[in-house]
Amino acid sequence: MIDQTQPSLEANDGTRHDAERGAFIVLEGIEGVGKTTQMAVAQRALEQAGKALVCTREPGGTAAGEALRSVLLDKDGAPLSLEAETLLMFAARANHLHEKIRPALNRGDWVLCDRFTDASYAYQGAGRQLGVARIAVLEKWVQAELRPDLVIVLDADPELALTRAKNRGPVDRFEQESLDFFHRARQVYLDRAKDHPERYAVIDASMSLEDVTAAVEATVSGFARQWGVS
Ligand code: Z5A
Repeated sequence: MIDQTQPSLEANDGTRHDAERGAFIVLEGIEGVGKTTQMAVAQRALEQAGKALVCTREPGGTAAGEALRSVLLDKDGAPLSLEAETLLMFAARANHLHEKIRPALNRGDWVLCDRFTDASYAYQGAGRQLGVARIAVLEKWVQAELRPDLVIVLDADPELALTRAKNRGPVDRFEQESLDFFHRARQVYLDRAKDHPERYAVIDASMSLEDVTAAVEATVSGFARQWGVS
């Protein structure tokens, strides 16, 4: 019999929903906008806010997830159907949530993740044109009610972002896509941010490195203050 006198620590998504839960922060944006660079900036700002922090990425974040990442990003690997690619993204995510993200949030740690489900909306849903409705079905199944508390979208014109990415080094399977693909992906990030302004912050990633860094620091510190941390 359920003890009705005790407050429930878990909702049906397996994540506690009380004041002690950690915050879940995600960095997003199309290829080359500077997520990897700004992950380090956000990490530093959050550590200064004094919370235990788990930094992770998608696809990946667990042993199985990193193995799936190799399959998903290998430009010389076996071809994947769109459905298979999408399901593998969510398979990696399900494992990531189970092994790393939910346990961390339930301990009260904060989680900072380089990409999450917005990338599935942008890349598979819009870029590859699977449609956002099918991503929403998988999101509901794999995450139930869990959503990031803050999504920082680094936004830049695809021509600029892809030039930066190409100057940096060899391309992966996604980086071979057309400009139209990245325009569609960018638009979905912007649409989602517009639909949920309370959970999204859009930063102009075409600014200088110093200015983008300052904007990310201000966003993360402001969020930490709102969450009651510093
Ligand atoms: N993917 C998906 O399809 N579906 C999903 O559900 C998920 C992911 C979760 C992961 O690749 C791929 O998986 C991704 C989407 C797909 N593919 N794409 N495209 P990844 O993690 O390896 O790659 P990425 O996430 O796209 O990030 P990246 O290639 O590492 O780029 P970045 O992190 O955004 O940029 P960066 O490396 O920090 O910066 C790029 C260069 O620009 C570098 O030389 C910097 O020094 C420079 N830079 C950065 N900021 C500036 C500014 N402000 N000014 C000038 N230069 C700058």
